[in-house]
Amino acid sequence: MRITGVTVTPIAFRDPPLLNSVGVHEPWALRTIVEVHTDEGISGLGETYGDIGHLTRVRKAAPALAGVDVHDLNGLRARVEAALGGEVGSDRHGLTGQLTLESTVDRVFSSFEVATWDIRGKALGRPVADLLGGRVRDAVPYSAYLFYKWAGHPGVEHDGFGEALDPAGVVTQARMLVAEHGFGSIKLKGGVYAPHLEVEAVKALREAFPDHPLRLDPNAAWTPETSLEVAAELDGVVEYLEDPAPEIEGMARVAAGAPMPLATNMCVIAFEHIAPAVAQGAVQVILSDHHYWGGLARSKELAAICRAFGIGLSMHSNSHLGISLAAMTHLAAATPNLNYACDTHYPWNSADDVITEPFTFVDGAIPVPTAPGLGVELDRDALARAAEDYARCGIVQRDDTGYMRQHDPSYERKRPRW
Ligand code: GKR
Ligand code: MG
Repeated sequence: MRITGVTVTPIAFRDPPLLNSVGVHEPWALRTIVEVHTDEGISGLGETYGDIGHLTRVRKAAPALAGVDVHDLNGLRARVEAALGGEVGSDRHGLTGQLTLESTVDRVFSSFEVATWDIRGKALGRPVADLLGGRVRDAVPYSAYLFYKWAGHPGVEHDGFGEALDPAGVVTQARMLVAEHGFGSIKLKGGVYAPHLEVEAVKALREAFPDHPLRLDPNAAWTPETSLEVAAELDGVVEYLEDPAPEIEGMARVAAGAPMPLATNMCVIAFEHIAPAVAQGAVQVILSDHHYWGGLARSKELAAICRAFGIGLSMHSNSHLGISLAAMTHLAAATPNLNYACDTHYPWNSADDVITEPFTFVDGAIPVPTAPGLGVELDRDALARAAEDYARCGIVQRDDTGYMRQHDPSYERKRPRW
């Protein structure tokens, strides 16, 4: 079965004002929906980032895929690599870590790769998790992903999710997400307020949720010294501390003295980062993410490497919709050593999903789809609306810092900040 063409649709969907270490989410988040078509009439879906640089690279690679056998993942990746001609992407919004040549290719390749699994699953009448080796769990647990948050975007009094600017607000948000979706683990996005205030918020969560595993992720906003102070304060409170300090070297200094495991989705984001991180003992948990580790097969390679080195495996997310969630769920279902609840932004964005049957969490988990392929279908009307929103919203590149500056001109991006 050969690829005959690819449809690339940039979309925008509403996003609440979620705060992080570089600013605040804009009113619209961007994604790109990819449809890969074949000569047997079967099409497959993929979802990826929407920033203009990435979108341009996806559009550049798409025509080069015509004629490739859908089973030939190596051939597919080679075509993408050749089409990109050595271009290296950048981390303009400051939340992903610096890209390399390999990781730039992996990011573009990923959504096409996912679409081929969807196609092969549909052709065989089997869900993607079966093709990835078989499910080891029938439902994939996700964590409640808490954010400090304004009540609404400026000009909007209240967006329905509420305000969370202090420990009480964070606990209220956690109660809302846990009550609505049943989450059994909780992650707080930090790096927004002075570390002692975020420690207070985590301790308030511990009091309110004595049995929920907790995590704090300041996106490298702290020096190694500050990180060690926080680590001592949160000893026995968090299951892991995520990206407290910048770079492998900074994380290694923290890891040497921190009582809990350190996790990352910032300093180990490509295969070439693993050897130095292991050599320095910098991280004990890697957050996998098929969107930048080069798709589902390469994410399983990452899992094998983690198993070999005794590194834990969790899963990272960015603002996303249901095609991504489907792929994350199949992958997590078929990865035995993915032993932490996965991250997801889905509750913040699911109202604008572009699939016919948006996902519902059951006891904090997503039941693994049983239909062939990814098990999701595009809602063509919703996709058309989201494509119009993209054309109208005026955003082509995520810029949390610029948006924050519109409201606080004195705001500066600093890493580390404390
Ligand atoms: O959505 O603001 C956000 C997060 O900070 C996101 O951009 C990060 O990539 O969630 C991610 C993380 O775990 O670092
Ligand atoms: Mg993180």
